[in-house]
Amino acid sequence: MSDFIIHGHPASPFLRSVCLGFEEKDAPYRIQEMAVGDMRGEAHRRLHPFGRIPILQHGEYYLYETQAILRYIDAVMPTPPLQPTDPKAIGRMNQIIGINDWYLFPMVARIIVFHRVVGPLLLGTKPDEAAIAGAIPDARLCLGELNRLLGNQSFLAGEQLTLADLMLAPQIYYLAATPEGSVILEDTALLEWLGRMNARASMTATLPPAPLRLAA
Ligand SMILES: N[C@@H](CCC(=O)N[C@@H](CS)C(=O)NCC(=O)O)C(=O)O
Repeated sequence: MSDFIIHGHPASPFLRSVCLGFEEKDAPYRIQEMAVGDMRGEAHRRLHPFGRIPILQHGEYYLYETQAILRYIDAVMPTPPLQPTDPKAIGRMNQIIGINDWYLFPMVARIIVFHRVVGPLLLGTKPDEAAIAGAIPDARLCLGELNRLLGNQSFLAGEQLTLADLMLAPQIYYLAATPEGSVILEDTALLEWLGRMNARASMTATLPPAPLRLAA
């Protein structure tokens, strides 16, 4: 089988989700690091016309969009399975991935995590306090809904680890380390779930680079 190469920056939570897929499969992969200054440049746009990361390269095959990459990994290496077979659990997994892609990342993490964590620690920028304050209601909405959907289950879509957990854990890892996220997550089942996720070998093997390695 050709090598798996993940193009992107190791600080990216989406890139970490892809790494988690490989780690959970115990499959080899490598990260081809893209310098922050090269993002959205011509070479990047050839791999990803929308200028985002990560991009998976598998031989001559290139794939972007994290959930598509994770589903590909699960199809190419079916063991252990990372998608349920029960229709209701499949529905829940896909719903939670949708919440991440449509609401949690664009309306919350992209603002709070960027201004609190990635900007100051990686790029040397100052937090935009007004932008952060504006994202707090959506943070409450998203994290509250994820907490409700988790309920008393072990994993987000039930009793089995699924792609939903791999998509969400890297995002909530960063959010939990912000003052805003930690207040919202206090005493929630979602925080306990994050603790269980953080304890997995896949999460410890994929910690972000040193300045972004945050206590949850
Ligand atoms: N829908 C994309 C989102 C990926 C994404 O937004 N990645 C962020 C890094 S975590 C990015 O590329 N940001 C660069 C930018 O917005 O310019 C996916 O699932 O892969």
